[in-house]
Amino acid sequence: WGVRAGGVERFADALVETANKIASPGRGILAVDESTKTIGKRLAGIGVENSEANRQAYRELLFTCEGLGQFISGAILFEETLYQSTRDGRQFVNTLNQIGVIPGIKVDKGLAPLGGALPHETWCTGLDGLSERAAAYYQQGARFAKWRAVLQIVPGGPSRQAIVENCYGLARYARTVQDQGLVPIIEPELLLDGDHTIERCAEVQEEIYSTLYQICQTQGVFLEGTLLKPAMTLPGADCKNRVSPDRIAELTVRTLERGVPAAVPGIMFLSGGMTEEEATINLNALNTRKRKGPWALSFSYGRALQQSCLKTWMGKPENVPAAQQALLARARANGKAQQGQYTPGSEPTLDRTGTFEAGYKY
Ligand code: 5MM
Repeated sequence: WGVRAGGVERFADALVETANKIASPGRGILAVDESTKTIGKRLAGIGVENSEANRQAYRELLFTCEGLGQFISGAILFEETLYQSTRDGRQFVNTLNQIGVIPGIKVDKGLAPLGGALPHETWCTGLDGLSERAAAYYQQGARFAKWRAVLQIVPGGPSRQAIVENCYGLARYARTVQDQGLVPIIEPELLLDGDHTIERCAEVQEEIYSTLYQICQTQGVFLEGTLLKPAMTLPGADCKNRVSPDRIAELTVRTLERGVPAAVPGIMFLSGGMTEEEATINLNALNTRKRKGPWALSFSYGRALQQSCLKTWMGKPENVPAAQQALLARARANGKAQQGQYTPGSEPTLDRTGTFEAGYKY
C-alpha cells in the first residue's frame, strides 16, 4: 500500500477491508456514541432517568434488533457501552457482530475552549494516552473509531486558528488509531447554527477539507483506511433563503469533489439536527446526482436514526419490539437513500420537528 512506516503497515489490508465494509452499498452507520450528558438529554426527552440501567436497556434494544445488519454496517459506541452486556450476559460487541454490525468506539474526550481564537471556538481533546486506549478497544472488539471536532460559521469565522487546530487533531488521531488497527472516522462537524447562505457554507467547507487532507498527508494518514463524516452543505438554520434537496446535493458534491481525495472510500454524513425524513431525502438526492467523486455517499446518523425509536420506546419494556421496528424503518429508509431509491414518505417517522438546538455544544 505504500503506507508510511509504523503499526499501520501490519493492519493495512484489514483497515481497507473494514472501511469498505462500512461503506458498502445500501448500508451506513448508527451513531449511538452519545456521551453520558448527551444521552441524558435524549432520555429526558422521553421522561426517562439517565441511570446506567436505563442507558444499558436502551442500547440493548438497539443492539439486539434482528435484521438491522441489512441496513447498518457499523455502530459507534461510547466507552461505557463498549464494555456492557445484555441483561442475560451477552457482550454487546458479540450481539452486534451476530446481527452483522461492526462495533466502533468514540475516542475523543470532548471539546474545550480554544484560547486565542474567536469566542466559543473549541478544540477537541483526547490525544494523551490515545494509543493505549485504542489498543484496548481493539482487544475488546472495536474495529473503527470516531473523533468529532466542531467548527462554526460566525461573522469573521471560523478562524484559521480553529480550522488548523481541529484538522491537526483529526489527522493525529487518525494516524494514531490506524497504528492500533482501528479505521478512523474523521468528523469535522460544521454546525448548522447561523444565518449564512449555503454558498458560504460551501466556501468554509472547502477550506476545511483542503486543510484537513493536507495535514493528513503531513501526519502519514493512510487514506484508503479512513472514512470522512462531514455535515452536508446546508444554509444556516436562521438563513432566510431555504434551498431544495437538489441544490443541497449539488453544492455538497461540488464541495467534496474539490476537497476530498479519491482514495477515501466513503463519506458518511452526520444528520446535525435535520429531521429523520429531511436527512433521508437529502441523502437520496445526493445519490441520484451524476458526479465525478468515486466515494460511497452514505450516513452516520445519530439523531436522525433514533428519534422515532426513542419516542416509541418511552422507557417501557413492552414497547421494545415496536421501537425496534421504528429503528428498522429509518435504517431501511436510509439504506434505500444510499442507493438513490427512497420514495419520500414511504417509511414511518415520529420526528416532525428535528433536534436542532441553537448554541448547543455537546
Ligand atoms: C450520537 O452523538 C455523537 C456523540 O456526541 P457527544 O459525545 O458529543 O455526546 C455525535 O458525535 C454524533 O455522532 C454526531 O454529531 C452525528 O450525530 P447526528 O445526530 O448529528 O447525526
